[in-house]
Amino acid sequence: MKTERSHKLFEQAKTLMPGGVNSPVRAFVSVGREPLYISSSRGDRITDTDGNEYIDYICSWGPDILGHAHPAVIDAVKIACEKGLTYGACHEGEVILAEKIKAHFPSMELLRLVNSGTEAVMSAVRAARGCTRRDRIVKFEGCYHGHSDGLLVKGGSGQLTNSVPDSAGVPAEFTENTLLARFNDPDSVKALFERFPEDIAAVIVEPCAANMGVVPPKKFFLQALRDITKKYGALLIFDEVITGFRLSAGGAQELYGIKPDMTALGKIVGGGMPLAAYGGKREIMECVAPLGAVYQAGTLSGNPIATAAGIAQITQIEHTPDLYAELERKTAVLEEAAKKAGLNVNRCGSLMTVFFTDTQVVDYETALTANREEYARFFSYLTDNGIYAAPSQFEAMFVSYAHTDEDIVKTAEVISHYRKEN
Ligand code: KE4
Repeated sequence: MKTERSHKLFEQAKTLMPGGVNSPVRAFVSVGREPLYISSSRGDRITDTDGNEYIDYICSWGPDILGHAHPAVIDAVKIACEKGLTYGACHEGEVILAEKIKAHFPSMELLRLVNSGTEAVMSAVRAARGCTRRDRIVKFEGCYHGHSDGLLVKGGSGQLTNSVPDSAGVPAEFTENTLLARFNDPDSVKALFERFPEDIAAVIVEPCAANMGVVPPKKFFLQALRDITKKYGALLIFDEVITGFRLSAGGAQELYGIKPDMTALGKIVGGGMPLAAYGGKREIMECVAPLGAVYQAGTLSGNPIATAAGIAQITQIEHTPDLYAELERKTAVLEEAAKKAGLNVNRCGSLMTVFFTDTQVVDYETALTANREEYARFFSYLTDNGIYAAPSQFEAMFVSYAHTDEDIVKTAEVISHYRKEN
């Protein structure tokens, strides 16, 4: 496989950006290869700058649930661009998108559009603290909620991949109010509330974890969090940056029937453009400026190009009645092939991770038993066979509506041959 052009660009990039990348997981460090430079994408395929084409299971880490460069989204963005790229003022697109989000996530009685998942979660946590007048936050080991200082504690995703679960550069005072619990272990949360009965503003959780690899919630786990937070007057925040519009049109909260007090959305909601959102109960969000004392702002928040992409994507989702059934069907084919090949798989809808450990992965501790070197070999095997998957054991495979049955079968065959050929 030719990679000269990617190599050349990477060499140049390393003289310009830390590690040559704009986000650590893209550096392919943990899989011992150089990153591929992508030049175009369409449907379930991406093409790198050396002309190699791959079946893509990163889908830009989630946004491309309909596949890359969906015509409806592209057309909406083209039309929006003709009207100007940014106004820094109110416009109709914000209203239409907010209406659509609220229709699918009725728990978001008031919401605000921002520019990234990090910003959405950071703002939701600030609003939770501001309206409860409490400082402590509970997060789960291995969950990743973006890179705001207070949440860079035992984080997943690139933090786990690059072995920086607790980032340097974050003063101890910034994380002393961040309490850690164990995913899928309600007792670990109860113990924190018994210790700090009146100090915890919120519990934040990825309702299906996808940043220590995919770890679905055990039965009653989310209900237990709902009960504990209600009992102690704390808020329950669902970080649905990945699961929102992916596990269902109403995200994990619709799928599992649990109503959080606040929700953070990202990725799919922006149609591939830099747009995210946070929101929740009216009385909470009325604490946010200009109504309340919790300050949050953004030059490009609700940007007209991004709102056009988000509206187009959600509209397309609404007009694809078999979307979630198809995502389920296609991903189940991959799961079955992996299991038949003797691989350890966790799946939640169209999110899947092959773990290289004999232990069932149910939390951070069991995720850490995975063999990263073997995952790196698996990654290389997939890449060399035209399959582009996450360059990290602690991420997810994302399946889109654009993944053809032919490409799903091809992927299943490649996965099923892995053990035999390695
Ligand atoms: P961004 O700031 O990257 O838009 O979103 C942060 C975030 C928040 N919450 C959850 C549950 C997330 O998964 C993320 C970001 N996801 C990672 C992939 N696991 C982004 C990829 C990257 O960091 O390059």
